[in-house]
Amino acid sequence: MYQLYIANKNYSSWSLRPWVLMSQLGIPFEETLIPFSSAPGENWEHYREFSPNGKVPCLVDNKIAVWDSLAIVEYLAESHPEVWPQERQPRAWARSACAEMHSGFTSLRSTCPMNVGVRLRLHQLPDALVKDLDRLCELWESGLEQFGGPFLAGHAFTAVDAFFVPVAFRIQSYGLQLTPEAKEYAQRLLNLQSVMMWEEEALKETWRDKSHDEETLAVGVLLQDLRSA
Ligand SMILES: N[C@@H](CCC(=O)N[C@@H](CS)C(=O)NCC(=O)O)C(=O)O
Repeated sequence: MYQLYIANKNYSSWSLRPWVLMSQLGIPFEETLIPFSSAPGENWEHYREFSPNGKVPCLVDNKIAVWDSLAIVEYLAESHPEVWPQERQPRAWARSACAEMHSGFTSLRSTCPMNVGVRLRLHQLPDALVKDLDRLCELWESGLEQFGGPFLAGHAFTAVDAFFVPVAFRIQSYGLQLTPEAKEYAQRLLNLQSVMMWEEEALKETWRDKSHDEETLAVGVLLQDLRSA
């Protein structure tokens, strides 16, 4: 059985990617959640026990460790071809869009850190964030239009959709404005059973990570905190 090491469901956007992919596709795995520590160097110490780069997510399959969410996806695809679209063209598109998310959308990621249980109004909308949101809408619309939806690369949920689930949570938390088609797609992701399960578990968490919460509160006015006290 695959072992998937992750961190807090409320904050860990990278952990969410393989978790939601495996859950949504019905790939069995055992989850180990190790919450972030605020003590300096402690995450490294804890995560290094299973993950060579001291970060999560990390997938362990027998004695093989696979770290980094994109590498995990590719590893899983070797045994579970449904991870990527079956046809060449949507598969190439899906791989490109995943890679773009993995290494791009930096303003969206830094201005709006994932914090599932909170709702905020941003103090301002920096130009770089507007540019990222415009590109996001363009990307999503192009996939939905070319491959016919309801998912980005066609009728099936694949890795490219999993990579954008953390973005859907950010849109919800920060009330980010998108085109109607993109907004509908984000809501479609949020309505998936495995995504609702992640959200429910995130809201139940009582751990608070000071640095994540400070980053979130620095960019906007807190409207609601739905997390368990
Ligand atoms: N590029 C990596 C990023 C992994 C990453 O930054 N993980 C964060 C959690 S969301 C982490 O482990 N942080 C702990 C630390 O840096 O101390 C991936 O895609 O898996």
